[in-house]
Amino acid sequence: MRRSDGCGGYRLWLRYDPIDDPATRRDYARLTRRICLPTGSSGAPMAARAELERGLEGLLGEAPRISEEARGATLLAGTPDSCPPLGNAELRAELEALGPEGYILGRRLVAGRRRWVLASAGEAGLLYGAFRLLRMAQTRVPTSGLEVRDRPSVKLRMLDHWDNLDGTVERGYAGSSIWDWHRLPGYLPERYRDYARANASVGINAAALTNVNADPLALSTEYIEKTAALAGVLRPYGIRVFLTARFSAPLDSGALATADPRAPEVAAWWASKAEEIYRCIPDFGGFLVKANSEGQPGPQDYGRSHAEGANLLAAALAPHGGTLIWRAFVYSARASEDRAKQAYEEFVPLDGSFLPNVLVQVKNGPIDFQPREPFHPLFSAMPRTALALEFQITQEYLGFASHLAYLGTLFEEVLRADTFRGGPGATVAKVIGGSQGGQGLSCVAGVSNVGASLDWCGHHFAQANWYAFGRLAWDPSLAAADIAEEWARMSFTNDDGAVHRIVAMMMGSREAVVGYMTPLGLIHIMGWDHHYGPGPWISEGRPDWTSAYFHRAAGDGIGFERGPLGSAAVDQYAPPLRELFGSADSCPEELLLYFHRVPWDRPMRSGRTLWNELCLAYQRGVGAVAAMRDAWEGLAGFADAVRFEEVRELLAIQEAEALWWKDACLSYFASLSKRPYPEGVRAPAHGLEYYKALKPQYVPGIGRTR
Ligand code: BDP
Repeated sequence: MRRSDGCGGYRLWLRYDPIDDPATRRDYARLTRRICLPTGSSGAPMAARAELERGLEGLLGEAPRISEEARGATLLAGTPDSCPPLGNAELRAELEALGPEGYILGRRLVAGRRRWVLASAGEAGLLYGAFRLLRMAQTRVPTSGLEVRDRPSVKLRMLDHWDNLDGTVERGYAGSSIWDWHRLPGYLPERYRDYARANASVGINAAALTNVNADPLALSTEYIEKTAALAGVLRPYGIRVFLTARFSAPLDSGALATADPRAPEVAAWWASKAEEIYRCIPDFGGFLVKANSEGQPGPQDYGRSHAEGANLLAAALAPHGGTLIWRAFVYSARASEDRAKQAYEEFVPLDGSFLPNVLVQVKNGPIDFQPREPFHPLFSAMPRTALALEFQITQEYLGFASHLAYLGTLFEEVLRADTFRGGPGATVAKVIGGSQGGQGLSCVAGVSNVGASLDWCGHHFAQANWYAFGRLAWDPSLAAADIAEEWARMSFTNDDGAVHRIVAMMMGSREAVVGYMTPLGLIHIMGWDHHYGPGPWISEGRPDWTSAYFHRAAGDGIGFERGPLGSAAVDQYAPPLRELFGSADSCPEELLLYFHRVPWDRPMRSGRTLWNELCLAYQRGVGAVAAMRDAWEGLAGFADAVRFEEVRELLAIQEAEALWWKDACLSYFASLSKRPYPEGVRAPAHGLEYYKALKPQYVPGIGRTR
């Protein structure tokens, strides 16, 4: 029988298990013995109080005394308005400079005495500060010399749920949707609040509740009421809700005969829809729209541009302070010469023509959330438009919830990429942070990996991706390794040696996936439609949905030529990147086959041929998973038995699937390259036909949309 910790991972990183080290426990007990925290009746301070009570009771074994009394308090928590001692001019100015979500945790001169304060100009900041204090205790940060001043660099830090109203989740691998639409608005399970707590603990302040392949029903009066109920639960945690809007909703709802942005009745319909929503949800965030992409309706159906479409909805939201997020993930119904170029071609001419409350949301790479892609060239090309960055936290292309793939490293790679917009140093993080133009809006969005499964994300380590997303959205300059360490300490153990080994597993895991799935710049060679498992042989159907379109492998070589002699997609990057990527000699090898088609015998930097290097990369990927399994075996005792065993079983699946990927891909590529496997690479266990014949059924994540 497995010993359970009673929650199977449900507590996420907010476990608040007792601090075992007496010195740290004493320090935090001293600091939090008597907390002054005026809560009034509004949400965030109450939430902060509840969290401090819960957390400190767990960590210290005793509930703290929290009251409105400042005298004798060991910690003064509040805003200058709610807690008068914090209202002195100096502190007030310091807090205002940090904004309503920023906070200070440290010692300040208050009424002539140096005292511990947890203070913010706004109530949300107070909540974030409370979570920070708890995180520090959870990760055993000493309180001596403690001085934290923090504020988010990005305004909207948002989870995008691809959840359908029928409870299925598009590309969801953690069970059904957490939103129980059927029983809303009446039934509000505790899980909603725990979801909000988890988000607030990492600074996520917005959630789009519904799938981008949107159901117009979400905008009906009945569903607005349901959304309002959810908004009520999330509000105290600083989270604003968004809905996805189907562009043809005026038509689909039966109200109008058109959804043409130029028809006055269409503008009136959206305006009155927005009014209706804001009557129920005064702090409604706005709409997220996928239009004219993968068959979704959009303004181009009426010969209008994306800007006209976006501005139509933005104008309806503007009087209420709402934001319109318009996705740049577009490609036309007919395959083009190079799908990588399409978003740029459609959107760059529109730069500067979006209303001020529009964010154009760009996926991290030009294709589609692959294990590795270059950053999206739009980030260097729309200086007069506020751009949002979209990541995929759910592992559609990185092994679903069966594979351990820590995405902190992927997020970090993208955020730190230098776009060279207007010169060096213009990283993606800076571009989206709005420090380089834009309209004062900024947003990082992540496609959620949250579902109704007991452990929320389907894999205990997938929780780290939710966590890392939030932390990096708050502060894109954080290091993935530091985030992994925080998470490991909160989720598993504070044993330094064990933490070190867990972090090492996490840090190498995404590269392992790249290795056994798509090394050296390969992309999009997964199974058809469900995207599970390898499918490099797929060549039938819409060309830019096939693997053959992307890898272009044949007897003479492999790769997609995007240099000057190919599709010239490299020209969409600013110099010097266009030169760097434009030549196979200077292109980073990890992106080589993305940008270039090269012969199998091309010499690589290692001195090996491309073919040999490719084979070894697949083999190394499999080897890395075997090493993760070994490392995990050595960690028994640092996780409760249930989580330990579950991770162990999943790592075994991952190794088997890594081998499947390697063997299937190498059999296929070998059938074209006609070259032998180099030393150190184990030949596939079966012939190519065997792998082609594998047809997995009932693969999760397809979802049902109208
Ligand atoms: C693709 C997914 C598809 C999504 C689409 C999108 O396979 O299910 O609808 O992205 O982002 O990667 O709209």
